[in-house]
Amino acid sequence: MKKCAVVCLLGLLALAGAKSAVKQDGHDHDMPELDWWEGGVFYQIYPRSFKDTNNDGVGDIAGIMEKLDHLVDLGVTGVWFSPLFKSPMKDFGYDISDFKDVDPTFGTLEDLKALIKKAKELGIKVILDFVPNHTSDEHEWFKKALADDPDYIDYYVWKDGNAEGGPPNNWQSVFHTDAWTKPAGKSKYYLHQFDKGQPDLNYENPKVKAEMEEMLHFWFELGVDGFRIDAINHAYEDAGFLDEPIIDENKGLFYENMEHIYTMNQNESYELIYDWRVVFDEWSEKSNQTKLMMTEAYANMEQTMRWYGDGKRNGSHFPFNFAMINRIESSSNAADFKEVIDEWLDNMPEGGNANWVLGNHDRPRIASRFGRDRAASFAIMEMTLPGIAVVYYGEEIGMEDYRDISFEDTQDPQAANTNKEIYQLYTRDPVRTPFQWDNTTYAGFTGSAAEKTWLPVHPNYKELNLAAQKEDPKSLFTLYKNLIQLRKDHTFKYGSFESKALVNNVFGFTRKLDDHKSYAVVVNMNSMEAQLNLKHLDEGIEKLKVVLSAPESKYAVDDVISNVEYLTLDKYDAVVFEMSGSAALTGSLTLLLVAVLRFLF
Ligand SMILES: [Ca+2]
Ligand SMILES: [Ca+2]
Repeated sequence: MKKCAVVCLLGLLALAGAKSAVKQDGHDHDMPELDWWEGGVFYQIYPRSFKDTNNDGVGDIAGIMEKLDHLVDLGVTGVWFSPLFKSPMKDFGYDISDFKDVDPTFGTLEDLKALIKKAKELGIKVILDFVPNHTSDEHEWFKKALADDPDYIDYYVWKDGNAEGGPPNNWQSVFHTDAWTKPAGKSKYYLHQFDKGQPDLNYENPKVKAEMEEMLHFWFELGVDGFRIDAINHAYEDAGFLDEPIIDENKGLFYENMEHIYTMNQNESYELIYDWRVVFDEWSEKSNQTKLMMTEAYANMEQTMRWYGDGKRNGSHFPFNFAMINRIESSSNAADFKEVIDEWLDNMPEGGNANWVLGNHDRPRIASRFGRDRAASFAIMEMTLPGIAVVYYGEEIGMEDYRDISFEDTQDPQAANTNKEIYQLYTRDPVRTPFQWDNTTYAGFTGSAAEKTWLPVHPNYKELNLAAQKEDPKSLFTLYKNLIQLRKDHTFKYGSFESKALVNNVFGFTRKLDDHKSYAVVVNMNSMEAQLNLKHLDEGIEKLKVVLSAPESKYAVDDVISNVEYLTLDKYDAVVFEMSGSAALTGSLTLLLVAVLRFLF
């Protein structure tokens, strides 16, 4: 019996040896092949602010076309464009007057078709923004509804006023007004969860759902690779139209002081997404390539996970993970990071894809929330965590919010609807300033002949711009590029993830895959030097080699560290190490020993 065990052990060891000899560049492990979007990097372009080619101070499709090489250089999988559709621009494109045409600000439908084609040639997938909750008040449907066309009235949500002739209930809009407006000469109010120029569509009307599905078909036909679905948790409202509860009765009636139990996260909105996923899947089959659905909804963890599916039906391929935006702040410690990251991974349905978002057109930029000196550590974390990374334009060079925009110059309706005293609390303009390409006039965003740009360029562009960073091997941009390359390593695509809040407020995690390289990532959350013992992260570590580090790090690429029990990290430093020693083999050896012991006893 024991003799047999020894023979078996030798056999197993020989097998393990043979397995580890497999070369590391092919798909040489048992994990399923990833689909094109899994583990990808998606880059969000806010078209008004990317690149202007006709000197009107507003970015355009020709500008994006001209700068596609930047996306190739960065190495992204796909790009998603905030809306390019026809719009009176009351909410800068999120108020759409024709879902099937391009706004002249940006160019023509032909320009967009050419952009999609060019991006595809360059290997970049194209994701469009789909805004199903509302149309513009200048959309044909709304005009017809206003003209009492019986075919279109029910495309929108109309209600009688209350007994005093005021709005039907206390609902407030996200943009800090009543959520109801009564047009001149009308007896009823229409609902708008956003600006009054954005009437909510009525999804109780099956024709509306069918019309919106028709949009999906239209764009899939033109070859788009997927959609990011905007504000989906606002789609349905509760049919009772009751007042929403006030959180603090001592405070007034305003959006943030209400529990949105009747206007958000209704069951029917999830069903809508599950139904639309079927449309996506039909097109995936037809085009022999997955059509990707990503959904936007600010909600709690349980609500967010439901977008993935309900266990029977699939929903979104991934709902955006806003935890790094909503739950992490500059005072968060290593344990907070661990909690927020683990929570997503632990709650995600089996086989789901995680994703990490540091910023977008609605939320402050990462370099402003945490300081320029922490931007690199966030990049390192985001790019080495399991799953998808979403990059907001300018994040890759550490662009910062520009807060010095006066109330008079404020463009964002969410803030312009408030007043001089409080608009700064709500304005999204600071995160939407023009991309900083170089140190020439207007940061190279537009020509010097332009009178002005739609939002001012951040004055820090002279030092903070892409051209300067391209030349600098220690720039944030170079780091992003290198991180995106590093993600192609099978360990990052398929490997395990285990994190620890180490002593002295250092966050660390390992990424391992049998017979492949093993990595350790450490991030110092302190504004001062921190000591750490890497054995506490993984006791098998014997030696470390630096793969990538933050620009200011004292650790240079290829540095080898033998004393892994005593390391120091400078303030906010972050390092990706390749680890060697028994660490890489720990997993398979443990399994072997367990198998042998079970056999013996
Ligand atoms: Ca332009
Ligand atoms: Ca709605």
